[in-house]
This record gives sequence, structure tokens and C-alpha cells, in this order.
Amino acid sequence: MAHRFHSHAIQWQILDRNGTPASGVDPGWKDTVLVQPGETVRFMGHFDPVVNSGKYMYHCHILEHEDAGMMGTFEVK
Ligand SMILES: [Cu+2]
Repeated sequence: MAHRFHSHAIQWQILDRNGTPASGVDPGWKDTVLVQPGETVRFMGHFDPVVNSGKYMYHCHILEHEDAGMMGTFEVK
């Protein structure tokens, strides 16, 4: 099943899907990144170390998945 990766307070730019460069609707800033079953998506965000340092929450945007544990945090230093 597909998952909708989302994190708060930051946006992403998709680099590639399974090694294929972003194309179609993928280029541009995204609030949420759709990840298909078995797919690897590489994406990047811009973090200013002074303005954006701290902890960020990420989760699947499908509530049942989030409730089942598809969530976590990462820290920008
Ligand atoms: Cu999910």
C-alpha cells in the first residue's frame, strides 16, 4: 500500500524514485511525498542551521498508519 510521508514545518523536493530523476508532478516543493509499495524515494529539504535547528516530527499521513506507529522524529543541529 502507498504511504504519504509528511513532516511538520518543512517542505521537500523529490530527487528521484527508485533512482529515476523526478519528473511529471514530482518537481517542486512538496508538503507530502507519496511513496508507492516497494518504492524508494529520495528527497531533500532546506534547513537553515540557525533558524531551523530542533526536532521535527514525521509520519504517514494515513491516520491508521500513524496510529500503528508510522511516525518518528529527526533532529536538525
Ligand atoms: Cu502509510
